Amino acid sequence: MTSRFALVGYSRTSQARMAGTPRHLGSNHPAIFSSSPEASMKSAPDLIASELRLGAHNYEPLDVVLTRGRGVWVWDTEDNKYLDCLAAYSAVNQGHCHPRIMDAMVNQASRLTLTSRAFRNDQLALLYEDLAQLTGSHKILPMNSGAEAVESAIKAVRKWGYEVRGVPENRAEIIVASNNFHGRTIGIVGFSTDPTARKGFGPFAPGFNVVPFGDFDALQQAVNPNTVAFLVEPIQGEAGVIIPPQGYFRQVRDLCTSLGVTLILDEIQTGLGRTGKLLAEEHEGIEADVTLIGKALSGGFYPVSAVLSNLEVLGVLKPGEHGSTFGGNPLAAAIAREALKVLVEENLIDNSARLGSYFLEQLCGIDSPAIKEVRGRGLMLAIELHPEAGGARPLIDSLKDRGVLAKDTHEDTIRIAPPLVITKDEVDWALEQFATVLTTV
Ligand code: IF1
Repeated sequence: MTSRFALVGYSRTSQARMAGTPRHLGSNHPAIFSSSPEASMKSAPDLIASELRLGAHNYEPLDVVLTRGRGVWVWDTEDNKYLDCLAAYSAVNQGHCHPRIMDAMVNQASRLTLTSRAFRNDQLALLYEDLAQLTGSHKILPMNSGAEAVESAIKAVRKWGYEVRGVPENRAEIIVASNNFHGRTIGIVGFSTDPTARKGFGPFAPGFNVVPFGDFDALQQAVNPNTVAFLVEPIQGEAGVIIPPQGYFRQVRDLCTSLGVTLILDEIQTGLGRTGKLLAEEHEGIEADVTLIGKALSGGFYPVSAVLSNLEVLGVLKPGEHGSTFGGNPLAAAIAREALKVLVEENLIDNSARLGSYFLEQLCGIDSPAIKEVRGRGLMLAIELHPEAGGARPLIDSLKDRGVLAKDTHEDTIRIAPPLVITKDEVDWALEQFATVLTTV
C-alpha cells in the first residue's frame, strides 16, 4: 500500500514506513496515548533505541538520559547525579528549572500564551522597557531562536544599507569571521567556514565575505563601499572559546564608526553574564550597533531571542516586512523578564566573573601533559588538548563517569560552561574531577 504521504521517487529507509504503517498515529496507537505508567517508565536503553529508530541522526549525544534538573545539577533515569558543565550551551545560565522563572512561566501560561502580533499583549512592552533599561538599546526586535535573531539582523542591516547608506540594491555585503558559529539555517551556514555545516546544503546566498577572526588588518582590507556590517561573536564559542587579541574590538569599533559599517555582535552565547559581564562587549570597552541575544534570555524555559539596536537600523523595518508567529508572545516576554531579573538580582554576573577567574586559575594549575592551553573569560572556559592526547571525547566519557557533563568541540577541546549559579564548593568538586581525568590520560 502506498501511503498518501509517499513522495514519488522518495524512498524512506525506516522499517515502519516499509511496513506501510501510516505516518499519522491513529487512536489505536496505545503506546502514544496510553496513560499507563509504563509509557513514562521506559528504560534508558529503550528510550535511546526509540530515538535511534525514529529520530533524525543529526546529533551524537552522550548516552545519558536526563530526567530532572535543579541549579547546576541534573539526574538521569537511573538517578545518577551530574554537574552540568554545558548549561545547554549557555541557555541555562540561571540554573536548571529556576523556581522564579518557572513560577513566572506557569502564571503567564495560565493567563495568555500567544496572540500573534496581529493584536497587542500586556507583556511585550514591559520586556522592551526592561531590555532598553538593562542594555541601553533604543529599538528591539523580539524573535525566538538565536538563528532567527541573526537572520533578522541580516535583513535589517541590508535594508539599512540600501535606504540609509545608499548601497545599490542587492549589492549589500556583510563581513563575517572564519570559524564563526551563528546558527544552522541555510542563510547562516552559507557563510560558515565549517565544511560539516555546509556540505550538501548548497546553493547559498551571496553577499558575505570571510576574514580571519582577530585579524584587524584583514578586516580593514575587506571593507568596501558595499559593506553594510561586520557580524562577529565577541568570543568564538563553538570554535573553542577563542578570545581575540586585546584591543582588537576597540580597533574594529573605530573602523566601523569611521566607515559607516554596522557592528553586529552575536552575544547569543557570550551575553547575559556568561563571560562575567552582562554583555561580553563590556570587556572591550565598546558598544555594538546591533546586539543579538538569546539562549539564557529565557533561562532555558522557552526559545526567546532578540535583536537590540536603535531607530536608525531597526527603524527601516516597516509593517509586513518581517515577523514570526511566536515572536514577542506574552509567555516568552513574561519568562524573559523574570530570567533577566534573576540574572541581576541574584548577582549571577558577578558570580560568573569571580568563580570564572578562580576556575580558570585552578585549571591552569593542573599539571597534565595532555593540556595544550586553557582559555576562558568568566564562566566561558575551554581546555585544548594536544592532538596526541587522543581527542577530547574519551575524556568527556570519563568525566561523565565521574559525574560531570561537559562537551567536546573540534576534536581536541573540552568546553566548560556551567550555570552561573554555581558555588565555589561545586567548582572545587568539578575541578577535582577534571584534575583526575586530565592527569590519568
Ligand atoms: C546546536 C554549537 C554553541 C550560538 C551563537 C547563534 C546561535 C548559537 C553564538 C544560534 C547556537 C547552539 C546551537 C546548538 C549548540 C550550540 C552551539 F555547538 F552549535 F555551536 F553554543 F556553540 N549564535 N548555538 O552559539 O542559536 O538558533 O540555536 O537558538 O545546534 O546544537 P539557536
